[in-house]
Amino acid sequence: MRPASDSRAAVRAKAARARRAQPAWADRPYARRAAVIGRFAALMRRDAERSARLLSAETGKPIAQARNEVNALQGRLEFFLARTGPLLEPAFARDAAGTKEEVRQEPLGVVLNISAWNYPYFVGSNVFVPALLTGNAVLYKPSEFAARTGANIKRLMDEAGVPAGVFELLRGDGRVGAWALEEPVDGVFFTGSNATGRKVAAAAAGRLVKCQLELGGKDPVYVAPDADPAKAAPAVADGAFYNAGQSCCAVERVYVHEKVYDRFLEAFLAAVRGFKVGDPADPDTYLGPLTRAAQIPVLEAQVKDAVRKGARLLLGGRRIPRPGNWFAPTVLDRCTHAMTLMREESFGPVIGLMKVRSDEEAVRLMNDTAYGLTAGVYSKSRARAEAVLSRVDAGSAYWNCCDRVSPYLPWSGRRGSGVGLTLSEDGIRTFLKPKAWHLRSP
Ligand code: TXE
Repeated sequence: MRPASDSRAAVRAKAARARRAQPAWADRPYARRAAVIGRFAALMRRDAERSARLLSAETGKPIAQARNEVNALQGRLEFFLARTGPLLEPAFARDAAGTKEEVRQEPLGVVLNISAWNYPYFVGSNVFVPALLTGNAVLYKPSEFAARTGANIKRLMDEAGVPAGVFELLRGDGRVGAWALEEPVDGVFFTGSNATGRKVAAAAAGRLVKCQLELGGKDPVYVAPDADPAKAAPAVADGAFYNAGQSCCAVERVYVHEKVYDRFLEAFLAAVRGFKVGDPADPDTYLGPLTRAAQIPVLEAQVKDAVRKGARLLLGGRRIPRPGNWFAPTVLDRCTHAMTLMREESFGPVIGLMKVRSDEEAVRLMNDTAYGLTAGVYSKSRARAEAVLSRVDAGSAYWNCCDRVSPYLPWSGRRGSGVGLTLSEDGIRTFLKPKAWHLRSP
């Protein structure tokens, strides 16, 4: 059962509470804010199994992958705890003929964090953890499809000792998100689809506050002629089908050089056939149901459009007849960019393959969508991969890997994949406003 939704008045009251609570939180010494997040990390370790089961039960994420997410959260928390303190120190710039010039950092104030359901621990913590550490109050609106996980995060934050008002949970769907955008917040940090991101940007525009958008992708991989297809294929298949393809950085299209095409295809199909589809509570399950029923007609339409335009359906292509939102792992080849499958986000266990004749052709196709989140190249040659990836307009570049996020590196989408960034030291600074100090003794 989903937690109840907040009323308009409740959203307003929570925003007002956050506003009142924020200055005292920002005035606390950093070590005391960090201690709260440190306790949150310890509580997440204590409740790891319970949290993973809850996530799996409410989103259909296979339990092994839910455990991976909950456990990997620790690495992100460690990163933020290790790197935030030094960034808050005043930075001496220069002494200009007796005028000392210095930069000091201040929090934005109250930030609104509207979040997605597909990796609620990751996408949420990328925002609310550095926001809190830097002295902001947070209005956290988890997705209605991960509402219980959102409530679990709130429960553990409270137990960790976050003061009343500093971390407010907004409960409900897009309507609650839209109400929150009417409140006088100082920053908007959104993770979700391109379509909703545009609405959020439009709502935030009139406020003249920072608005960051982490949106979807249509992430490509290119398998170059010098790649080892037997090694590349299972890695790319995992990048495409992990979490049933419901990752913002899932591999969504694959370009394979004609020299290695047949060997790659054979190994790729073998890998996909090997994925265990079944009950998400079973630790051996690799692929469970989709979280949202609404995505199934999207996948059906993409498959239908591709087949009508000449694609070859090699695996799957339809719902699995069992209760819930099941879609069979689906592989199509002989795809073209006239097909929606190759240009619009699928966000499901469906992948299109295309044969290419050169690196140039691969670069052109990789850039031929509205998105720019990640891109990967499989090749023995680092120089070749770098030559291709430096010409692809995406926020992350992968050589011989894919579907990977590191807290030490900036996470950003370009063009239709978003504006702004999280993670890395820049993803901490994004929650701060620098103040320029000009200090001259009398
Ligand atoms: O998004 P939705 P979902 C992307 C991923 C995919 C999408 C999936 O690629 O495209 O997220 O997430 C709220 N005003 N990324 O289905 O539907 C809604 O309640 C204000 C990118 O959750 O857009 C939810 O909380 N809020 C990524 C949130 O918006 C509104 C990482 C997102 O919902 C609203 C993960 C409105 N009018 C997923 N309508 C990355 N690039 O890092 C809805 N919401």
